[in-house]
Order: sequence, then C-alpha cells, then structure tokens
Amino acid sequence: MKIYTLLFFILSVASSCTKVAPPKPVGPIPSDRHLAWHDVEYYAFVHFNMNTFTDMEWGTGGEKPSQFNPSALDTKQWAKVAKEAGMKGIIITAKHHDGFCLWPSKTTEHTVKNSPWKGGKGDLIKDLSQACKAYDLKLGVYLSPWDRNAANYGSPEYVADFHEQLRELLTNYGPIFEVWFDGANGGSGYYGGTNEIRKIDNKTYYEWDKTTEIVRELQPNAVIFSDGGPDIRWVGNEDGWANETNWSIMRRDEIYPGWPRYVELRSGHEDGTHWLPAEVNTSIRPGWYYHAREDHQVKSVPRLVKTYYESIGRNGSFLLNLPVDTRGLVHERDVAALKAFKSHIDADFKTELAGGKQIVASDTRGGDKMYSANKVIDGDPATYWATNDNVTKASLTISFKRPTEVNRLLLQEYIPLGQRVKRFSLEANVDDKWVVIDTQTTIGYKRILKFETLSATQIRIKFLDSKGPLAISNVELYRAPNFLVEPKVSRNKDGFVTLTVPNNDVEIYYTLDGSEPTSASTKYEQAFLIEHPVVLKTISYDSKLKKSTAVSSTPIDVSKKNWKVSQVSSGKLAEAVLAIDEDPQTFWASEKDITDPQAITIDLGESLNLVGFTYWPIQERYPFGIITNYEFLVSSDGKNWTQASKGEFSNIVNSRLEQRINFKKTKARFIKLKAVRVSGDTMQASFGEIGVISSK
Ligand code: FUL
Repeated sequence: MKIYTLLFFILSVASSCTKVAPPKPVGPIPSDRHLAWHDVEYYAFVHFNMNTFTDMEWGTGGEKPSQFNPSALDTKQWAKVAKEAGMKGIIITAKHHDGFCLWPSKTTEHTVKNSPWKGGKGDLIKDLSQACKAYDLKLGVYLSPWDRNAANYGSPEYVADFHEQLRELLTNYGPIFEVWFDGANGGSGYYGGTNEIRKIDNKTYYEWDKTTEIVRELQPNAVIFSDGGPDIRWVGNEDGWANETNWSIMRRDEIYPGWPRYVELRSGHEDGTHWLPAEVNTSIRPGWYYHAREDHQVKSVPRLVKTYYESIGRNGSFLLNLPVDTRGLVHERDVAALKAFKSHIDADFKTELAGGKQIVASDTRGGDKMYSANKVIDGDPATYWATNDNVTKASLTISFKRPTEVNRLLLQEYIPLGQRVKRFSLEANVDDKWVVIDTQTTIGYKRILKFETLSATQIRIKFLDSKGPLAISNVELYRAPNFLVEPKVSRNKDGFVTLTVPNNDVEIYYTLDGSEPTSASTKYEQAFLIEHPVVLKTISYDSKLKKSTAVSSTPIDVSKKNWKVSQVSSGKLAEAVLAIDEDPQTFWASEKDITDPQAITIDLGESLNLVGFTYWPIQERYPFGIITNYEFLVSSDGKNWTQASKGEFSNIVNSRLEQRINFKKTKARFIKLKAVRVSGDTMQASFGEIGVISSK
C-alpha cells in the first residue's frame, strides 16, 4: 500500500512540476462548429432539381412542377455511393436559382407537392435525411437566395419567404451540418410571368444578419457557407483547387456575396480577422447538373486525385458534386470513377512510415513531455508538439533505421490555437547528404506535399517562419505507388495527335474504331494524323505490373489544317488563328472598349455536314470577354448566312469548360460565332478555341 502512495506522490509532484502553459492562441481561432467541419474533409454535393429534367444549368423559373418527374429516385443509393466513396456528408440543392423546392414548402406552390413524383406526396429532403441517417452521413442544404420563379422576388415579402424556407429546412429534417448560400444573382428571370430583369443589392437585400441568426437559433452546430462566410468561404473558383498558400483566416468584413476581389478567396488573408476556411467545390462532370451528353466527361482518376491534393492537400475541404441523373440515381460512370478514385487515395496513404520512428525536435516547450516531438506521430489529434514562446523557427527530424522510400508528407497544425506557420521546408538525408525537397508556405488544418520518390535515412521539417511558437499536431510520411495515368491527348492544327504520360516506363495503346483498347491494340510510338471525325480511345499500361488505366475516350473532329479565320468584327485578323489552333490555353480577343456584338468568321476550306459546334472559353487566370449568349451562323459562300443555333452558355463564367452545342444537320463551308452577350462591362469577346461537330 505504502509503495503505491509513494508512487502517487512522486507522480503528482512530477506532473505538477512539468505543468507548462500551452502557447497563447495566435490571431482568430476556429469555433467548435468549425473544428467539427474541418474533420468532415470530403463530402458530396448533389445537384438534383428541376434543371435535371430541363437539361439546364440555370433554369429561368418559368418551368412547371409537372416537369419534375424522376423515374427511379432513390436517395439511399446516393447515400450508399457517398459512403462507399469515403465521403462524410451530402449537401443537396434544396432550391436552386429556378426556385423549385424539393420539399413541400408552405411558402410557394413551386414545389414537389405539385409534381408527379410520389403523386405529389413526396418530400425529397425528408427521404435524404433518412438515407443519410441510415448511412451515418451528415446532411447539408443548399438554398439559393436568388429565386427566378418567385413573383415577389425583389420585394421584402420575398425575403420573408426565403427566411421561412430556411426555417422549414432547419426545423424538419434533423441535424444539418452546413447551410450553403450561393452568391450568384443574375438579374433576369420568370418572376411570376413578368420575365424581366430584377436587380437587388446583394449586400443588404437578403438581410444576412437575420439569416445567420435563424441558422444559429435552429442549428447552432451548422456552418454557414457563402462567398465570404460567415463561417466558411468559397475558394474563388469551381475548378477544384486552392492556392498553395492558403490561410484559414480572412478580413471577413471586406467580403460580401458577389465580391469582385474573389481571387483573394483562393489564399485567404495572412492578417485575417476571422476564421474563414476554404471549401473547394467542383463537379465530377463539366456541369453541376446531369446532362446525358456529358456521360463521357466524368472526371478521370488523375484529375480527381489532382483535385484531392489541391484541396485537402492545401488546407481546404473537398466538396465533390455528383449530378444525379433523370432517373434519380448517381450514374454508373460516376460511381465507377468515385470507386477508382477512392482506391487510388487509399493506396497513396496505405502505410504510414513516421509512426514509431525516432523523432527529435530542435526545441520543446518548457522541456515538457506534454509538448514533445513524438506528439506529432502519436496518432492523437488532441496532442501536439510546441516550442517556447520566443521560438518561431524550429525543426523536427525523423530517423529511419535503414534507407526508406518516401514521396508524401502530411502536416497538421494544432488549429484550436490558430494558424501560425508562414514558411517551412522539407529536407531529406539521402546517401549521407541533406537535400532540400521543397519549400512551402502555409499548413493550417492539413497540408500534403507530393514529391519524387527518394530513399532517405532521415526526414527533416524546418519551420522557417511562424506567427508565434509552433504547435504541430501531426506529421505523416508515405510512399505512394507509382502513378499509372491515362494518356493526355493533344492535337496540332495540322491534325496530328500526340499522346503523353508523365512516366516513361508506361506504355500507351489506342483504337480509332470505337473498340476498347487493350495491350494488344496499336501501341503509340509517335504523333499520328487524324483527319476525319472519330472517337479516340486510349489506355496506359504498366507492363511490369500488367496493369492498365481505364479507357479514356476523346471525340476528335475534322482537322483544322485548311481552316482560316476570314473575318473578325474588330481586332487583329492575323492573331485570330489562336481561336482555331487546337489549343484552348491560347485565345484570341476582339478589341477592348467595343459596344457592338463581336463575331469571328471561319472558312473551313471545304463544305461539311455540320451537326454542332464547340466553344472553349478563355482559360486565363483572370478571364474576360467570355461569351455567355451566342448566335451560331452558317453559310456556303461566306455572304448569305443562316442561323444554326442561338442560346446561353449557362454558368460558363464559373465553370470554364468546353461547350458542345448540337443543332440540326446543315451543310456549310463558312461558320460564324457571334457573341450576343459577354461577361464584362463592354462587348469585348474572347475565344479560347472554336470547333465543329461534323457528320458524314
Ligand atoms: C454556382 C451556381 O450558379 C451553380 O449553378 C452551382 O450551383 C454552383 C455550385 O454554384 O454559383
């Protein structure tokens, strides 16, 4: 008995001696709801609503509830797919800009209750909340403030309805983890049949303070998303990436929905006043909504993996959109892509290599075990290594018993005390020499670095600059398998196609007759000519492992060898070739301060049967002149023109992908793309790449 008492005494003296205060928080810190949200990391967006049935990205609001008619809607399938993909939640478009409500809201007749689905007795939000519960997933709701259907949109009565809709969603469906407010406010709409343009002031109209209060009152644990929070922020693009430098803090009071300086959302503000971490939202397909024509454009595994490393790997969360189809199911192709993506990520992070290794810090807070280096490899996110108050530069060195191959580093700061690290480098001891692998800036909740595989005896992380003493909760090391990537297809103006893969050991096989390529198909050796429309199918093949990638298909049309730009409405004709050079990364633009609609005329060099055209918007970092409304004309002589198609490239500004527009078969030698409306203040139009869809 005595010995235990003595032991207890010694232990308590020891622990009272080593009680060193934790570092003081630095800058704004996350709330509990933030911390819970950071842990969610990877979750699904589901765009499923009226647009699914009208094949639109933005409905006008003039649609009829009778058009909402899924044939086999099964929210359990969505939940199963999300769960098996490793996602932890689903955010559903309860109401998109067209105003149609997926639940029987009392505020409007424009809801599922007037649709044929379940004889008007359905409530999709209820179904989904039950499905999420069954699969242990969190539920979030997207509620568009802009409502192109509501007759009272623009008046205070609409705002009252909007708030009531929010109340309904946050009261009747159990816990909600995220409320998503879209910043888009386009102006024109159906608005009860008036079909007019209604402008509101984004900053004041929706009474954001009151909106936030409603969420806090009904769902205190939910985070609120918008361009600028108040809790979490848009990342400033819909392509799926955050900047390498990514602060979870921002000068929030400067931001409002539709903020023109949105590029700053990509990296946050180092001197931020509020915790406002970035959510990276992107779709698994070109569109947010399902379009059968995009069935072949489901993002490839390499593309999804890239997005993973550029979102979660850069201190963001990853909200991946699944456009549920007209049946009401996640399409088979999307399911296959999600599965393949998950197994890739699982393989990358299969075996952690730092755990249990010797780890030494250059400084330890108060010399206290509580803050010692091994806290970063104990697998416990609640413990962390910390340095003394005056130490903002320090290092951690991990030693292996024998040379060990590594190519991934995962770091996490102890964010309950704020985001601190401003600059760090990664070094490796290879053959008794220290080499610098990478120097980077921020870490935050999570940062992952990818680097060439090297065989090291030691790994050192040097923290070079920090806002205060260091507080690092986690360090992980991995050796991810070699990446077998689908070949990248590029083509030049003469029609020659080049296929490339990053790894020279990987072989490429292809077909041009529609059949599935195998390692017995034509082996790619050098660039080859394609002159007429075909679907090019390719695989990459690792002959050592006898493993191949999934088949990727690329529609290729006539070669542009004899194409000439014959006329431009302004600007330099000679430079306009950049719009038909087969490279969407280059562009041609009309003159700047122009007030008339701009057009480009192309001579195809021969008469072709056309069934459509393609338009790549400009791919510049800071784009301008994107055509949002177009007219496409055809002619056999370049003088007499007929309109082949006219319409809107919906959401093209946020999602700058190739637009493929089909029309009735027509013979033509000349084509003209006219920019009826563009993004920007003038009529300046830009053209990344123009192509045709032709048939025999
Ligand atoms: C955008 C919307 O306009 C798109 O339609 C989509 O919902 C996307 C997630 O946000 O701002």
